[in-house]
Amino acid sequence: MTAITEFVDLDRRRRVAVLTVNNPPVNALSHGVRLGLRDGIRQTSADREVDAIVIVCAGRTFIAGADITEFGKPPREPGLHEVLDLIEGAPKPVVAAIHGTALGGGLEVTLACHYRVGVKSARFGLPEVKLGLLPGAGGTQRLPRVVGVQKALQMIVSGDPIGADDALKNGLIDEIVDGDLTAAGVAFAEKVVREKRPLRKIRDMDEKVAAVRGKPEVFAEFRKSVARQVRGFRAPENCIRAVEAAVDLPFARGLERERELFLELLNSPESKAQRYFFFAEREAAKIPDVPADTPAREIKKAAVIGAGTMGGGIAMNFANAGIPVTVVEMARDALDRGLGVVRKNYEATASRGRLTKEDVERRMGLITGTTDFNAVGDADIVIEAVFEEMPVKKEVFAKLDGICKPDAVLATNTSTLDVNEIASATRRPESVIGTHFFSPANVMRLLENVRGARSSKTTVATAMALGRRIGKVPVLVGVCHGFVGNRMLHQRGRESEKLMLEGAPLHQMDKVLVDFGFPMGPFAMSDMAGLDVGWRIRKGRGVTSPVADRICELGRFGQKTGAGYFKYESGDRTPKPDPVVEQIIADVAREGGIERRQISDQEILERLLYPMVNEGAKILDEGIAIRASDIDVIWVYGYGWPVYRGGPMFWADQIGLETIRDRMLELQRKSGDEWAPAPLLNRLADQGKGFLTL
Ligand code: 3H9
Repeated sequence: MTAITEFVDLDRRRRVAVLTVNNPPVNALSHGVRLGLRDGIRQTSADREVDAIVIVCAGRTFIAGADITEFGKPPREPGLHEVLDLIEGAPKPVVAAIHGTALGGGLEVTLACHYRVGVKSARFGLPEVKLGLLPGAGGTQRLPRVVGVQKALQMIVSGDPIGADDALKNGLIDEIVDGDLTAAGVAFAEKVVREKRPLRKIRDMDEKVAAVRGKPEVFAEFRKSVARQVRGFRAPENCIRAVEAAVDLPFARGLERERELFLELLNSPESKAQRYFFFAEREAAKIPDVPADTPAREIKKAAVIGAGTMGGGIAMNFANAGIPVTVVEMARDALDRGLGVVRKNYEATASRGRLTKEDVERRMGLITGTTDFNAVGDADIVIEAVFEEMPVKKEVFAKLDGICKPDAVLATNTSTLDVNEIASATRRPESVIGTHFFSPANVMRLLENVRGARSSKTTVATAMALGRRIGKVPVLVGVCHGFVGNRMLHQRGRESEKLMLEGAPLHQMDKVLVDFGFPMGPFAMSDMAGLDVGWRIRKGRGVTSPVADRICELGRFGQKTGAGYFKYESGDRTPKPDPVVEQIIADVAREGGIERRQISDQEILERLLYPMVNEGAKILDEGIAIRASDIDVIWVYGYGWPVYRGGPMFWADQIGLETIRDRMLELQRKSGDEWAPAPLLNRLADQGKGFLTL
């Protein structure tokens, strides 16, 4: 084996040259890899002792794409296009032998090869759209020529990878191989040579794109079918246009068009935000004082206390991940009701074809309901999801302390209460942590893990690892009222109430946030979630919310009663403004002596979002969040903040903290100290810095 560069080795198996890319962890196409591939192809192309070339990767995966950290930096030669031209133009067969994930630029490398083989577990995709980009190294031109336009559109616009069977069926790979991959790749290359198969260049294939030429309706229909899920994103439309170019233009011109569309995206604020977010999400997994090798408890069995909506949803996460889970409820009928809802959820998924009947039964089989609290004794983790009242929670934890095995992790799903006080009900506060799931708990990806003052590193490592295992994005936060997400949300809620009294119609506020990119406005969202829960909690705590309380007093609890902040026609979830509510708001405003006026969309946006940013600054200063980007991850995964705007802290940096601070000072002069800028916001604004420079 000889090294071509630090990242690419050359080996010879009989008359086949093997180029092995070795750039851990994911073999990204960094400069050294491109250089190694270029020189390796040149050298082996010229070598008369070599009949064919195999490209394979060391480590856990085939090339997972361009090196995203290089985007935005000055380009370094050779570019990927040059390498791909060399591969495709090689005078002897080049075969890609694929394992792990061939993604983005990685898949594009394979598409420049004359043949592709992969192991059964390999996955193939062009996920650039998730970074706000499009496949910029010929992917939009070559993929449709291989798999057809519809399949290519689906793959490129969703960004989701396909498996080996699907890839084989669609002609993306030539064979599924097993055993040693390099040996299989070499054997395949020898077969190509022996059978004198042609140097198949995808660029020359026309049949599958020709089939759609002159049929613009194919694209129109596709655009319609994805309109809802791509709303607000810039990249999907450019992806579609690039595939249109593959159909309408000769290959070389199609590549030029792809380049134009790619550069447009590369420089867009949306892609900048999405690329930032890719790393933000991965950064959130890193806890400075809990290194990755901190031992975590192995979770073989779990338990959930409470079979309500949250408890049931949490139990589903365990069952989905194949972990047996015991669900404890006090009364048999409540337990049956809770497990009934779980079954209904699974059956609904099955009816949409996303689970088989056997899957439903297997998952239900992993969930054991009981009214016997002692049944949790052998669980490795217990998650409490009972009523949100401190005395109730403490009673549960004191009980758990007496029953659970010594090394069990005791977690609470509280969304507001003090985890330290809950932990104080046990003699093992080091084993206690908050695991704050978001509703619906089986769907929402965010998991706020709340570290108590005494939570041990093992407890923290266990909660983080568990989060990943059950498919969540865990973010570690500290103890305070509402933790990160709800604490910031509270600021938005407070201001939205003031805005409505000052004259901003509910549907205008909802529209402003939907136009910003949230999937729903806050009032439509409240109507969907139900207004009665908050009302009951307020009554329990002796607090009031004049408008919401009066709405509830009329028995209007949201969608489920056909009316809440808005009214709903039967069988229709579209929120319609309701004069009854408008009158309630006008009455409350009059009683409070509040003068009403027209309020602009811009003012609404600033007044709803700036207080959140300000609260985020306080959260950072207090060390409740480890880093600004963690707050962004929480808002994107927990509250539907549009990922193409990065998250509230990234967004604030783009606007400029000085601008935000100055606007807050203006509002402080008008409306009071609620608008006082947080010390950190002031400091950074003075220094001309952003949150992400911290
Ligand atoms: C592209 O290809 C454009 C082309 O069309 C060409 C245009 C000219 N670059 O996710 P993990 C890091 S765009 C740099 O935790 P997993 C990642 O930050 C690219 N770094 O592992 C992390 O670092 P750290 C299209 C990258 O096993 C570490 O690797 N491709 C890249 O859960 C491990 O990552 C994509 O969008 C990269 N491309 O998942 C694929 N990828 O340890 C993006 C990863 O310091 N990657 N890193 O935190 C992925 O989807 C996942 O990483 C993958 C592995 C599925 C591969």
